[in-house]
Amino acid sequence: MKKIKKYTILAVDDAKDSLLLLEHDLLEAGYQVITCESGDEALSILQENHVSLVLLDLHMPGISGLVTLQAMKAQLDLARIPVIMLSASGDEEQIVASLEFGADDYVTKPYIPNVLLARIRNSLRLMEKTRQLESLALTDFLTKVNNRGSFQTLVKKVISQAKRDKYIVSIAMFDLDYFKQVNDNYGHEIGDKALISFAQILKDTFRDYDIIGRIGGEEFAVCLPNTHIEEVYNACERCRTSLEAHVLYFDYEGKKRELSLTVSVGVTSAEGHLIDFEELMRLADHGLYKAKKNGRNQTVI
Ligand code: GH3
Ligand code: MG
Ligand code: MG
Ligand code: MG
Repeated sequence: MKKIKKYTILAVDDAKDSLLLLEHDLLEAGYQVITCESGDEALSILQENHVSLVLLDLHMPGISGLVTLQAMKAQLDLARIPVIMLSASGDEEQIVASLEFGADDYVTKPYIPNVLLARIRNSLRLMEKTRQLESLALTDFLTKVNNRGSFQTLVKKVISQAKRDKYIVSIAMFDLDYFKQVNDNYGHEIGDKALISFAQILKDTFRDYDIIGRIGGEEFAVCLPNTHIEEVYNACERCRTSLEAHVLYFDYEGKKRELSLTVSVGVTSAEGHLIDFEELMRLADHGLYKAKKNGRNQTVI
């Protein structure tokens, strides 16, 4: 019973009696419940609350359930919330239209409580599975930072925001030094551990709204929205010196070993109309190239 408390269900129905009954059944089943009597109210509640699933009456004065459903599906952040339509009518056309507009399910009233609850559990389960798969598709399996694809998507979003709101965007690119030797000397497993601990240093150094990505084998990039290059440089230097000071302890061929790594970093930033993803990455990479050429273990702007 306690476990499903984490789910909040928004129940929308213009018929007060139906709504009260619905609220009662959902509360009894252990859900958190928000109720309202119109599509307009539902849409504004959805803007301000974290809702896990919507039970939506089809026939309502004002905007109908179908129009409310369409409005939800047209908004990126609401489109993913599962919707179960509720209606006294079992009309074929309405059922087909609801499902085609993206409703997950359609239940006729009066509903059988246990059947409705089972359908709700089904929709929630499907939503969780979809989220898990999405997260797997966007996350680097080894280090749990964004993979190359999702890094690019997120940074491009930041860039279009930065162009609109006229702020600066910085990119730092990291490449571990002589990393091939780690694998050659101690095997891939230790190499992997080193990658995980470097990713942790990145997570500890940068802020929640900075975007960290693994863009290649031992290459990482961080995008810092609205941050000046000096500040980025300082953060990268903190990262670089943390890694330099970090010691990885492990057993190899029956002996206790210690390993320290270093990293080279290239940093760049741009503002306004000059910001372009490919160009930023190219400039950061150029800094990185110089850092390698100058002897590694350094940050170059
Ligand atoms: P440099 O200082 O010039 O960057 O030298 P480097 O040895 O780091 O450069 P290079 O690009 O030649 O080698 C990168 C190595 O990273 C090669 C590859 O074995 C290793 N690598 C890439 N991805 C992984 C991974 O997922 N796990 C492990 N263990 N190693 C990886
Ligand atoms: Mg109604
Ligand atoms: Mg490399
Ligand atoms: Mg390298």
